[in-house]
Amino acid sequence: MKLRYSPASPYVRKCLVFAHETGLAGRIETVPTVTADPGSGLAKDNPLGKIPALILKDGQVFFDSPVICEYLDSLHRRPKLLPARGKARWTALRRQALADGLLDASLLRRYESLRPASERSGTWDEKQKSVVVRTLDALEKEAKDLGKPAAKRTTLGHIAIGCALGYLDFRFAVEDWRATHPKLAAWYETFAKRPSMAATVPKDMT
Ligand SMILES: N[C@@H](CCC(=O)N[C@@H](CS)C(=O)NCC(=O)O)C(=O)O
Repeated sequence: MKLRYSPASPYVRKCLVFAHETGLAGRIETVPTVTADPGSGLAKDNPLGKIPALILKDGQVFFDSPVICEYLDSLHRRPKLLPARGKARWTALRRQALADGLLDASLLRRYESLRPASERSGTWDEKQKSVVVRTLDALEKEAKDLGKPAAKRTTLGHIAIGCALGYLDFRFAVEDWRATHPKLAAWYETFAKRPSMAATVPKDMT
């Protein structure tokens, strides 16, 4: 399998952490891809022009990190990271949605910051920032449950949250989310030490 990839992308990281946690990392060849480069061929693989995109041997392409992660989960025999049914499944999916939403808002802020100063909108940035803060507040409320014995087993939800918080540290380090979200910070401190997280620390593509 080939994965359209950038070491800076938090959604790519989510898929790679998932692959490490399920023992599949060795089966994935990463293809460095600059999304803004029309010569990258990305649009042929993913009409949405986004990474991650997972290209299978038979030519099928999966995109959107939730779809890629669910596909990867079908390939291994370890305990599933997306539980098959019941409360555990809906909790994992809900947490993924929260974390991905936090990322969507953060990416919009990031892209806005890269536009020429005269084209930037402070109002737009404030709106997206308020989404981030509200989502962090929601995650803070369930931080105590993230590490509870029943929930101790890592799920797709934990991975999505870990990668979202890692992205805040990577791109918005000056906005100290830990100061106002201490329980979430305590959970993340442990989670970030997992080998899957350590192996995928974000960096800019060189
Ligand atoms: N919902 C998608 C989001 C993917 C996404 O936004 N990826 C970013 C990189 S982190 C991207 O490709 N941006 C390029 C663009 O939007 O043109 C997922 O979960 O995979």
